[in-house]
Amino acid sequence: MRNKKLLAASLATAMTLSTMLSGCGNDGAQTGSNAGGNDSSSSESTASDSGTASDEGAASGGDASQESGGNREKVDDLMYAEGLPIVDDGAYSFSLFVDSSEGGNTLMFPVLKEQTGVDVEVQGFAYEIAQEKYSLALGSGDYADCIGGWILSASDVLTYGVDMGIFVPLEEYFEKYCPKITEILNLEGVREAMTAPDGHIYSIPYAIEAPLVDYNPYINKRWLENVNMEMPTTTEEFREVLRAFKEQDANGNGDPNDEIPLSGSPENLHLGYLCGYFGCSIDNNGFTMDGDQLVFGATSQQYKQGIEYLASLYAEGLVDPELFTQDAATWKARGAQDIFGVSIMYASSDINPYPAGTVPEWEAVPVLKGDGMDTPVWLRNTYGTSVLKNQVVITDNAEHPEIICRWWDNFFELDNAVMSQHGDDTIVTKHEDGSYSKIDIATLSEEDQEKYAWGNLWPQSLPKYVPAGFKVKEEVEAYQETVPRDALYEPYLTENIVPTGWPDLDNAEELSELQTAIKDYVSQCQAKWVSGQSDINADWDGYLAQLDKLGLQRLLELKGAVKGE
Ligand SMILES: [Ca+2]
Repeated sequence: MRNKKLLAASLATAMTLSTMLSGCGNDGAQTGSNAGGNDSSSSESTASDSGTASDEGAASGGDASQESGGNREKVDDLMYAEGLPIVDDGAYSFSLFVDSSEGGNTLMFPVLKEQTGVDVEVQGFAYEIAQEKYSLALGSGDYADCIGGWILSASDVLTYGVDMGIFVPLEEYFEKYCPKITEILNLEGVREAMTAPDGHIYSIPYAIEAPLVDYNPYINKRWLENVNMEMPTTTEEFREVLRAFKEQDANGNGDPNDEIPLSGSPENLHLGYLCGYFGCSIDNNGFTMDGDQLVFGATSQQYKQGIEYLASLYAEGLVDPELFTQDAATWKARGAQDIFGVSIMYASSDINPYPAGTVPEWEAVPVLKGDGMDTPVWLRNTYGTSVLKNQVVITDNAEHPEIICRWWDNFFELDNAVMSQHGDDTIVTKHEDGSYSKIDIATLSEEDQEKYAWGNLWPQSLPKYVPAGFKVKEEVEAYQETVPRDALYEPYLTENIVPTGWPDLDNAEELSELQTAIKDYVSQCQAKWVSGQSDINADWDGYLAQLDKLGLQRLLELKGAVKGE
């Protein structure tokens, strides 16, 4: 996905991004264990201004680099208090454990090594494996210096940070050495969200503009045209469309039997959202919002109706038989074969990347009206910005947390953020007026296109920082499919998001255990019912009783929630 033509004019006066990065040479040591690809573009570059702005006198610390201004005093005879590099080449290294398995997304690490002098040993694993290894490691004491990704939860921060001291408080390092992180913490609402109930900050902040909706069904419009039907607006019209997809040669390849009408991204199925067609749109934990009241919706009649509806689609053969069994890579590969008519996903580019200047074949399915429902609902994901407060922690195994903090602080510099998000200086150009533009990625080889695709230079699960409203100019604007989708969904969104605050310190562990047990049971039953292994009507009373047994009442009490009926 991405750009179009033209390289020209501006390039002559432009400074390529590489010159902004402090001497990003081509010998960037591959430290990542799963580092894919390594030519972090050679550069002939010279003077860098990527040091921090402060200037308490001239360089004085021993062999301080001449590239950077600012205070070049060394702390502990090791770390420069300001500017780059952070340490003399290779004088410090740390391990970074992260759930990340996408190829090529460690391309930023050699660049950061060049800038900072710090070696990072990346330990990247697919989410499920990472989760298992992470728990084992914390139990055994043999954990990395820095841990990041979706595997971390707020209650982990309370347990391993506040209670056990394995995750270390970082706010003093931020205050002393990290101007960029301080800038992020000073954005509205960020510091409050990041601060644990004991008053410390245990993680690297991650604040980012985020869409109002995260996962929803997208429909292939070419298929819709091929079967000569309109965009559905009700659940029964939707069923008719899925039937047409199944019965006809909707993808037009001559084979009327290779169509799978409805599929979904396995790690993010979010079937509970779709129950909003009948009035109750729930998250993966079973919760939803009614005004500002948190409601456990997985016990409600509307939820039950939604699952019955999905089960009826499944029973007609309209749903992917691998819905609950395939992994993400399989789903992606199958999606690329043009066999899905509708899929629940973050964006259609997840399975069908589209070039800049083109509009994807996919469009968001509207929030459908279930039987007798005039006002279906959809659970709101954000108010526009997300603050992720448990994305990266530093452990007590780290000898110098302050260096790791500075390493993150440097990563949040705009040049790095741009590069991590839009590709390296092969395709991004920084101009003298401080603006950035992007050249045509379509002119690159297919391999390079894949390599420089959006977000591919940095693990998706790790924080980055792009100031609000910042834009990289593109010669041909890439179509943003989430924008019309958000507009389409907005009238139906719950007023509020499910609260993301810290759990109560005294009950964090109990809460986490209850939540996990109940979440697992709800999703297990959901899969069983939708796939027809078991009948929801026959099971329903037993299901409610089992939820009570698992401690639902206590969970509601701890969360200040009420039960949906
Ligand atoms: Ca076909």
